[in-house]
Order: sequence, then C-alpha cells, then structure tokens
Amino acid sequence: MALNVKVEKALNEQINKEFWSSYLYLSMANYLADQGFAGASNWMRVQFEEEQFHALRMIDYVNERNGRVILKPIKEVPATWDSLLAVFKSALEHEESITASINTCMDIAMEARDHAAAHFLQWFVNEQVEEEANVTTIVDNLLMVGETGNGVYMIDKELATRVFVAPVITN
Ligand code: OFO
Repeated sequence: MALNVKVEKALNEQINKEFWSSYLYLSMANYLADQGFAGASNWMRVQFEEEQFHALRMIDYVNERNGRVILKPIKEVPATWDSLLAVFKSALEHEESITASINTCMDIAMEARDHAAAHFLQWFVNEQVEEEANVTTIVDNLLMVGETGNGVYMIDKELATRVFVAPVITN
C-alpha cells in the first residue's frame, strides 16, 4: 500500500525537525566545549548522532514505502545559553515538543488508517519516552548538586562516558 499523502507530508516535516534537533544538539555541544564542560559536550555530540539516526530512519522508511523525501532548509539554532543547567533544561523542553510532534504524526497515520506507518511510528513514540527520561535525569542531578563544584565535576565526568550506539531495530 502506498504511503498516505498526509503521512508523507507529516514525515517530511518530522525529518526536518530531527535534523534541526541534531543541529541544536551540536550547537549545545559547541557551547559546552567552550564553557569547559568536556563531558557534557560529548553527551550532546552523541545526541547529535542520535538525531541524525532518527532522521535517516525516517528517510529510509519514506523511500521504502515509495514516498518522496523532500529536504527543506534547517532553520538557525540558538548558540548560547545561560548555564550548564539551562542547556539541559532547554534540551528537555525541546524533547517535550518533539514528543508532541511525533504524537501528531501518529494521529495522522491512524486517521489515514495507515497501519504500517503507525507501527513504524510506535518505535519513535517509545524512543521519546527514553529521550525525555534521559534528559530529566541529568536536569535532576544538576539541580541536586547545584551549579558549581565537585558535584558538577563528577556529573561532567559521567557524561563523558556516553558513546553513540545505533539502536538495534527489531520490528
Ligand atoms: Fe529525535 O528525538 Fe530528540 O529530538
């Protein structure tokens, strides 16, 4: 069954958002590197890779369904934040907005009765739960230790250990 036209449009918009997300996280990585948070910068760089993976997964899906991917320009992203905590709070807000737009894609797929697309999008619905949980944990930890001193040093060290591992897709 051909990809529903409305679903195709929604996925194209979401692909742009995933690339925008990747660009946002790369910008955060650069800001954090400049501020001396090498570990947090690494974490954001891995997040940049995650977002590229999301965009490419959607691109592959649209192509697989004989749809058409049209890449649009990526809007400018912010370049500075007020603090380490502000960066992660803004990442959390961003992920919440992405969750809402993934849910909209799902609504469109369900309204179009495109069950295959809805099944595909379920992976992203689950992924968003994880995305929000990961950032929430970091925000909570930063709030717990305060903005300076040993605690932040330890958190930054922990964030340095993150590496990108492409998710294994089983469905
Ligand atoms: Fe692609 O999940 Fe974040 O934005």
